[in-house]
Amino acid sequence: MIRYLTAGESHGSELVGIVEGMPAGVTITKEYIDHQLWRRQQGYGRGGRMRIEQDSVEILSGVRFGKTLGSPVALRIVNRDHASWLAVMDSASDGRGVEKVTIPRPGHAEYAAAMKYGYDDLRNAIERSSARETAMRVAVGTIVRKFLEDLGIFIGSHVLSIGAAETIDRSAIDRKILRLASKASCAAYKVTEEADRSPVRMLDPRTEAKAIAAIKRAKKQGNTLGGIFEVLVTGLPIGLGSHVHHDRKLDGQLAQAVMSIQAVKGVEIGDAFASARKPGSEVHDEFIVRGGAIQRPTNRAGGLEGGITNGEILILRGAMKPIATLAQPLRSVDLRTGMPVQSRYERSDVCAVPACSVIAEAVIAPVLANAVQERFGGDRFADILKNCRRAAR
Ligand code: EPS
Repeated sequence: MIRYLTAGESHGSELVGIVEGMPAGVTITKEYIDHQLWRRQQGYGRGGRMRIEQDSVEILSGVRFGKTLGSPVALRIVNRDHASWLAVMDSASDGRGVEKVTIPRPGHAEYAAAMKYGYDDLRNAIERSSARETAMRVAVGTIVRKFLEDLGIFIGSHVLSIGAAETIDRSAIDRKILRLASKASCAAYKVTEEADRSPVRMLDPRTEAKAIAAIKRAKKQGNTLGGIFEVLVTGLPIGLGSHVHHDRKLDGQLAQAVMSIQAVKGVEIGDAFASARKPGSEVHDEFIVRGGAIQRPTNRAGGLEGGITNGEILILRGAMKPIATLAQPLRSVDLRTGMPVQSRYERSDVCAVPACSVIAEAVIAPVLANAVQERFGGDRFADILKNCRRAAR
């Protein structure tokens, strides 16, 4: 069973993470993790912070001679920007002279968190609720993802829409995905490689151009934009997850993982929302026999039925709301005085949907790996691989 914890504030000295439950014998390098960290930092619409940080991981424990030991893997990523926040983020001083933040941004975690924890300074909530934390989640997820890749399970993603710029005709994208999928179990990775070539991680160049124009416009107006991304997993064996109990259903576990990403407000598996508007005859994926094998000509269920993988490509979509930090102010209240004021602005991103798609790839890896370990064993990579191959025969 893989579990992980992260710690660290956005402008604190560093982010740390501990991954427990990795099998022994998975090969992993710092360079491999750094590549995923780099991908998370890309995307048109990112703010000034990304010019300061150059995320790079230090592997502190649990890996020897390039292989996991089965012991906890501890990781560290330094926040370069911390140097400019020494007084604000000091853990020992009495904080005198540091200005308190008392005006909440609508849509941000800071108001609800301050009410819950009794903060008189919203900075106490801002720092930990920041999406900076996702750098460590990508590092953690990448180690687990490498374990899955070595079993032939590949995770990829692309962005479907940013603001109103969306891919209207999905069929070209679906054809592209299916073409890649029929070739190899690493098809999801191929989709991701293609998406990585786009500054907004889109597969359709016309939508990409519209999205970039929309982000430019939003920036000029002091606004922000959300969007929808799609995560694909190829090479999954049939039978991960279970229908027998609520907390063993893989779709529920995946939804939790993706919903836990900062600013994600919705998740669907397969064509969930479109299917809700159609009769069953247009929704369910029929069975056919071709060349002696059972096949499904469609995959509207997104690779999961009854909370169990059914051998099709896993398709999950996430909706990210626009970031709550707007240069164009919204109505707010100063919690110190109780007086109506305009919301405050601090440096932020205009759009982080491309980054969010990379983060989603990472956060689902531990969920899938747990389901793999439950079915095929958990201690040694070589045994898990053997069991996996035997089941595929
Ligand atoms: C974030 C605000 C911005 C983003 C940050 C998330 O940081 P800053 O306030 O320092 O400009 O850049 O994201 C990251 C630092 C990152 O690594 O993704 C927020 O408030 O959530």
